[in-house]
Amino acid sequence: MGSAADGVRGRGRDQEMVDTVRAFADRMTTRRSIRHFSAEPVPREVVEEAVRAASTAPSGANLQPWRFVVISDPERKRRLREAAEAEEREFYSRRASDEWLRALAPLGTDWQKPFLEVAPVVIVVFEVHQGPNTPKPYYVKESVGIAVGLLITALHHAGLATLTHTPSPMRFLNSVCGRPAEERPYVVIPVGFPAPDATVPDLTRKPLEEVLVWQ
Ligand code: IYR
Repeated sequence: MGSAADGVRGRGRDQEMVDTVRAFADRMTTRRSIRHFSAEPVPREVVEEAVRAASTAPSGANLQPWRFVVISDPERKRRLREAAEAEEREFYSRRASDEWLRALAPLGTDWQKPFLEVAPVVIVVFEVHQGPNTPKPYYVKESVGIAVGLLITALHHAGLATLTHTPSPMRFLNSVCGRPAEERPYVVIPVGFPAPDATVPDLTRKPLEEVLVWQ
């Protein structure tokens, strides 16, 4: 039994914080990268609100050096898939080292990327560098990485599945998305509901003791 003030401070408050963050951590452990999507559309507003959440990320000098291009047009998704698969074919057959291919083997990935066409929405995230209308940004990769973390968290929170997909190399995304040279592709995120028969690799997460050091 705590004191009357426990609602705002003391042990009651601490327990409330623990409960809140534990529930959040539990929810985040249910997030998995999905590679098999249903074609069912997703509400536009859900994507908009998730991008709004992503845009709250801290960034170097608060320059917010990100652009989120949301593709739902089937013809553009088809062009995206075609261009990505051309690069990925090269990656899997020539560019990737044996060591890299061995590391990817448990994921079961290959050059085929049907999810780029099947997922109802594909978000292409760009870093925004110095250009005619944009200032020189700082810590761009860190800033955009944090924003993408918030984006996939928000989409998961809303009940949608995502994949963080990194075709390699990615410059073709500028022409597919019609973006200027100062914008550099960072990641491609298909978004939607998992296909009813979607499967995920049998992965585990490192235990807390392995990733957390108290000093
Ligand atoms: N870009 C390739 C290869 C790939 C690389 C990493 I690192 C992954 O974690 C997963 C895939 C592809 O998307 O298949």
